[in-house]
Amino acid sequence: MTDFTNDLRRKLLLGGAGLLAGGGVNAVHAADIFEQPFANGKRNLVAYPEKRPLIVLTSRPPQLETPFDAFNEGILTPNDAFFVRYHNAGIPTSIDVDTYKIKIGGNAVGVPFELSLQELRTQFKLIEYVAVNQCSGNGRGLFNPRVTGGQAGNGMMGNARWVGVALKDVLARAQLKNTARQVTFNGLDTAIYGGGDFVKALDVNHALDGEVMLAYQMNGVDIPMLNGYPVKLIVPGYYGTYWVKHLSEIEVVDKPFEEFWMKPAYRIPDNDCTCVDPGTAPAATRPIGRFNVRSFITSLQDGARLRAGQQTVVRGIAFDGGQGVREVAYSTDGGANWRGAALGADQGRYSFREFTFPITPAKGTNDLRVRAWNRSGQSQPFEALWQPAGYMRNVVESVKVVAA
Ligand SMILES: Nc1nc2c(c(=O)[nH]1)N[C@H]1C(S)=C(S)[C@@H](COP(=O)(O)O)O[C@H]1N2
Ligand SMILES: [Mo]
Repeated sequence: MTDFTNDLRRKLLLGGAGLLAGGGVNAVHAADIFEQPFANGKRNLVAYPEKRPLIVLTSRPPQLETPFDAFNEGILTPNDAFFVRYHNAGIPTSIDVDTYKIKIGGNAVGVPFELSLQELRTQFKLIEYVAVNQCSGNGRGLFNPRVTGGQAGNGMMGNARWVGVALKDVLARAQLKNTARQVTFNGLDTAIYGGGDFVKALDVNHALDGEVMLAYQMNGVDIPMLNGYPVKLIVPGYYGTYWVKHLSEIEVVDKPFEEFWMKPAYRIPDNDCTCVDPGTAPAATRPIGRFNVRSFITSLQDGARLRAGQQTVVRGIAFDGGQGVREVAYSTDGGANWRGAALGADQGRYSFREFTFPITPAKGTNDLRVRAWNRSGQSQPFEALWQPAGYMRNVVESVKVVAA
């Protein structure tokens, strides 16, 4: 199977391979480098292969954050603006789609087998939905007290239309034994400097829910290399850590899988708020799971300048872990008074939901806030909750605009 797209992709990524292997910033044309103010410093914008200039948190492995203005281009996040996150430096820079295979095995399958890309695309029923991918550490750089790890702002998220096949249908062919407890997922990237191969696991019931997807399309085209070409696991409503990229191996196993990236990594405090007193460690932890409720103003950045007394429409996005957004309220006075925002079209319960509201800014600083509720009544805290890994930030954010 060689078509023009795949051919083009090889060329693109060969072109990009030097950049990816050589580690980012210095290999990039100077014109592609810009700066973005953040917290107490500035961050570079760099264009990687198939990507517009994105905010670089680390270059090897790449951790690239989406600048917030990209969220105004529509309810779907453009592929070239979609964030990128890897854990290990050995990332694939070219993949031969003719020999690429996903191996399905493990001690709890009756019939192990291999699946080519062609077989995946043609032998199963297609499924399709819009879903948000968000890194567990989205907003980590805003934690107070500060925590270690990628110092992300709030742009480690994106919304895309995914097309692929249900994991359930693929696993049916493997004839699971009744000892099956968990399903593990591995991709083509490797831990060339140690640190443990990136492997994740889901409970078998979750893996068989009919929604968890082996996706090969993102927003109508092949998935960009850095987002997991050619096949990526989609776990709607769940943090991005489970969305394994360049999927190459699926194993169904008879006991909980607890290698590094499931334990001790990606754990949250095992309590209702998934939080602890700042600076303390949780007594017990569990694997991170579904998104909590979040909402963001996207059309205005903190510090934006507006004309006093002139009405403008503010736009934003809200989402949650799969109930769907029921309501968004806004305040223009730092949270003293609230009114309902207008919701945009419903693109499904895993999608970003657009909202808008009018403001007529008063002279001086206007403190704008938004707060969402999902369909089971869960919402966002006014005070940021804290946990040592810097996951699951969902405080009501403040955007201060100045009108003159
Ligand atoms: N193979 C592989 N898949 C991976 C990772 C990784 O390091 N390797 N990181 C995960 C994490 S933590 C996140 S947040 C998402 C990011 O997806 P994206 O890079 O497509 O935005 O990929 C996930 N899938
Ligand atoms: Mo992540």
